[in-house]
Order: sequence, then structure tokens, then C-alpha cells
Amino acid sequence: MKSIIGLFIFIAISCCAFAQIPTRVLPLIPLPREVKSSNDNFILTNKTIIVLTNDKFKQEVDYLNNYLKKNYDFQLQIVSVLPTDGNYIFITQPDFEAGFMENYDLSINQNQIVFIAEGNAGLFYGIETLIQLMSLEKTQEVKIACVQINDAPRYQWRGMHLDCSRHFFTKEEVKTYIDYLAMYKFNVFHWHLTDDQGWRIEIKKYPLLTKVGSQRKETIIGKPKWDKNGEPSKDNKYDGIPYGGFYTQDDIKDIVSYAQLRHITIVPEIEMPGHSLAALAAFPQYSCTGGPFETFTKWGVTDDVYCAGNDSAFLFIQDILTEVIDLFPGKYIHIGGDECLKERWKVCPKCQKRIADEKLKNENELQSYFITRIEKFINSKGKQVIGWDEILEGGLAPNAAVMSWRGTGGGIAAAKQKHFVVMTPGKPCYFDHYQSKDKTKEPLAIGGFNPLDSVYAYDPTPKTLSEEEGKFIMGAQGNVWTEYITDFSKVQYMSMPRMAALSEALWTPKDKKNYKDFIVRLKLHSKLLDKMGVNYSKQFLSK
Ligand code: TNX
Repeated sequence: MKSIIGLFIFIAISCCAFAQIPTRVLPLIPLPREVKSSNDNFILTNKTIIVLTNDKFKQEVDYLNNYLKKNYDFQLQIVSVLPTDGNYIFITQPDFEAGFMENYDLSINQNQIVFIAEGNAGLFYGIETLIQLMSLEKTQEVKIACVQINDAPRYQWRGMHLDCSRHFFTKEEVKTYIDYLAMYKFNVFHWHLTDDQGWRIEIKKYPLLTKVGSQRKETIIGKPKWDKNGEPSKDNKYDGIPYGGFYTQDDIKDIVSYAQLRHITIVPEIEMPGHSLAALAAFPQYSCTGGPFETFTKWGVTDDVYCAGNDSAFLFIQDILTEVIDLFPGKYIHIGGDECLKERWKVCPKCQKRIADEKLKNENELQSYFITRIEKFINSKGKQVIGWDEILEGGLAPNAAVMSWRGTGGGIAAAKQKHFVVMTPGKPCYFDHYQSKDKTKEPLAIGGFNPLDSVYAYDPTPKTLSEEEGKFIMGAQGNVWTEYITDFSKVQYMSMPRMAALSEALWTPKDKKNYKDFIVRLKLHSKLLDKMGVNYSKQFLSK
């Protein structure tokens, strides 16, 4: 039955003259692996029928129907046999299983739209492509270009990060951000939930974490200044306004299932041993000095970190991770590991005893001891650790994956040691950096310069790696740190359209990438961003 339908569809589609007509410009981002188009259109109306022969795709079909309801005010009827007249959307699976769960074929002629996908994710990406092809006016006749698309991603880790600690974004804003990821076929949302300036995840066993750690009494205005001794300068100015917020476990469950429906895995980040002052403000007994501390009110790093010589600190972290693991179904737990100053450890008797007892060489090896001990715990719960590239210093924990942010060196070293890697070098993956040379025309950013074209040109697999080593590069990720990103509108501005450019670096075959062509498509696609009300950077419009 399936192959008869397949033949019928093949004949129907090959009747359209696709190849002869110059391909029209389609507002597709990321560009699919292969696209052909004709000048014809499919007209989608409330009479169009969805033919679904396999219930496993019901969730994705409902997603499409919800999109239509929200944007065009109608929904489509779902049936299980091909109709005798009228146009329709036919959803089917390939004749044989090949294991390509993110791939899809999408063929559209004037009478039918046909999706062929093996996996739910593949169909979902096909639907996202279809959505980008829809005419934007809210009418009862939605025009869709006739195309033949065969699509597949280049990398398996297509990530975007959002720092919800330095500034807090509501549940609805996080969902909107996830919508952007879905639109560009990202499949990982790295959720930075804890840092010195705010603890944002409810932990039932330790209510003080959110009661104390999710609040800070005020926030520094502008960039922090430091005096000669490395102490905060007296010239720093603070706004005097208490700031806070956190996600309850119910909020988290809601966001996790929202992401799951969009085939996005959330990687939660719980920072350790550094970037942990908000937790220590609530539980100073797990530091080296015993405190007291306040949730950090300025940007930068602090000397106070978890005590690596105190077993109770490990038990405390393990309790937290137990709840985190129960909330997030994905394989990876991000344990931070970055920028841990070693000042306290150097003079802490417990830390020094640990170094002696464990026969460690120095504080770097103590950090490695810390991460390896936590890794053992996380592995015992069936999960994998991922951490920033500092976790290489003093020796990599046996199974850990590395997120390379201080350039690509850490990622290269990890891949050579046969550890999985996500590339996210500051240049060009930090979207908290400026996107224009003239900083006076831009909102305040942390520094740096990452223009759209350099994000677009990014190739995550370093040339210095052999083919075998290159297989350890899972993909890449864009990071949105929010020290200077105070509201969601600025999150949009800093991430759009750089997120679109990165999506193409991660999805589209390398030999199909072309910046000029991307800009032409982006100009068309920006109409959709306008419709969605996104505050994006508009420099590309003048290119
Ligand atoms: C470095 S990237 C950090 C963050 C900052 C960011 C600002 C990383 C692992 N640590 O704590 O927010 O730079 O760009």
C-alpha cells in the first residue's frame, strides 16, 4: 500500500516542471540540503485535509494545526485515507528504516503537500520549513511555494544558551525564546540557571536557595571598576533596587514539555565550584570561610566558591543534582566548571588536606577531583556531564564532554582525547558581544565584536583535527550572557538575526553556504520576524 501511494505521489510531483524554472528566492533559514522550486503555489484553506496514516505523528500534526489556528484562524481536518478531490497534506514514512530521525522530504505541488519522514523530529523540521513558506497575511487562503526539498542537519548539537541568572526572564519569555530555536531547527537549549548573581531553580529540599539566592539587594550600574588590589572600586554605582525571580519545579516541567514538543532538549546548567555565590549566600557553610555572603550585585568573578575539602558540600550539591536530574529528561547535565578562582582553596585547611590525602599536585588537580567526583555521581544516575573548557585543567573527568568557550583550543584538546565537544568560542559564538563596529550606535554590551557575517562563516570543525577526531565535535552553540541584557527585548536584539546565521552554520551543508544568498533570504524572512514582533538588529537590511 505504502509503495503504491509513493509511486502515485512521485508521478504527481514529477508532473510539475521544477528543474527548468530558475529557483525562486524562498525565505528559508536554515537553507535545506537540497531545494528546487517552481513558480506555482499550493493554496492552503480550511478545506485542505491532512492525511495521516500513522498516529505516531499526531503530536506534530497538532502543532501545525495550532500554528494555523493562532496565525490564520483556521484548522485542518485530519483523516486517514487520501481524499478523492480537493487538496491535501499527506504525511508518510519512507519505505525502509534508515535511522535518520531528523531528515525529511517535503514535496509541494499545486494539489498536494507530501512529507516523508522517519522520525518525529524530521517531520517537525519539515513543518517548520512549511511554516516559513506560508504567506504572512492573515487570510483564509495561505499561499505556499511549490518546492521539492530533501533535508538533513549537518551537526547533531545545534544549541542556543540563555543566561537567566544575571537577569531573569519569565516562563513565557523563555518559551518565546524556545520558539525561536524551533523556527531555526536548533535542538538544544542550554539553560544557565545558577550563577553568583542569582539562583533561579526551585530545589524542594533547600527552599533557602531560592528564598535567599534568587534575590539580590541591588544591581551595579554599567561596568564594574576594580581598584589596584582587585577589590571593587568605591566609584561603582548601584541602582538600589532589589532584583529577583526563579522558576518553580512546575514552571520547569512546563517548559521542559514545551521544548520536548519542539524536539528541543534542555541542558540545565548548575554552576560549580565557582560562580556559586548565590547558593553560598543561602548556605555559607559550604564555602571555605563560612561567610557570610550576599548574592553578588556586580559582574565579574568572586573568590568565594564551594569548599572542595568539605564532604558536606558535595552531599549538598548531590541533593540539588538529584532534583535537577529528575526534572530534565535529557542526557547531559552542565556543571559549569568555568572561572573558579583558587584563592580560597590555597589557604583553606580542608582543601589543603584534600590535596594531601588524594595526592593531588595543586589546586587545578583539586578542581579536577571536584568535577570527577560529581561526574561519578551524575553517571551513577545515568546521565553525562558537560562542562566549560576549564574542566580540562588538572585532567578531564573520564566521561565528560567539553564546551569550548576560550577559543577552540579546549575543544581540540578534548576531541584529541576522544571526548565529545561542543564548540562555542567567544568569537563568534558570544551573542552578548557587539554586532556593529560603531559601539555608540549599539546598546551597551560586554565588549567584543561578533558581526553577522562572522557568525555565518563559522565552521565548528577545526581543520587541525583528523577525520576521526572531527567526529567528536558534536556541533556548536550561541551564548547569550545577560549581564548587560536587562530585558527580553534586548535578548531578541542581541540574538537576532545572529541566531539565524548560526543555524545555517549548523544545519546547511558547508558547500551550500553563501552569505550573500543568506542575506537575500534573511530580508524576506525578516517579514516573518516583523509579524512575530521580534526586536531584531536591522543592519543587514542596508546590505
Ligand atoms: C564568561 S563563558 C563567562 C560568563 C560571562 C561571560 C560574558 C563562561 C563559561 N563564563 O560567566 O557571563 O564570559 O561574556
